[in-house]
Amino acid sequence: MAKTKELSKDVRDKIVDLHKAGMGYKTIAKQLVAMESAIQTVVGVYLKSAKGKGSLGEKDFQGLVKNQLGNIMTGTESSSAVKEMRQGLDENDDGKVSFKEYMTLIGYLANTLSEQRTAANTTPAS
Ligand SMILES: [Ca+2]
Repeated sequence: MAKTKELSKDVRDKIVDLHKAGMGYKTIAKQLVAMESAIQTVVGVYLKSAKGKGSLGEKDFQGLVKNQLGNIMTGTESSSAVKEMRQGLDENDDGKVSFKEYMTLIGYLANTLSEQRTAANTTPAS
């Protein structure tokens, strides 16, 4: 039972990495909480949009993208653009977006955001 209080290897590795990057332990604690909260949000938005079903149908996906991703993505107001996006994510061609397929979208957005930030940081100030 005491095991549940121990940090998983992944979390420990993450803390070590952040500390090596020069982050203090207080900041690290805050970061971990923010990340946990972000994961809860990512899962919660999916479950809410799926309305108790196992996956997102066309309308569920349209709603999720339009309501939750309108600031980070372009074309979310266009039903045909969102439909195209859904088709691109729909690996098993069942017309629905599974949690795994949704994670592909989240991963893509996170990667894009990371690349934008990296580019912004390496661009010399003029
Ligand atoms: Ca699918």
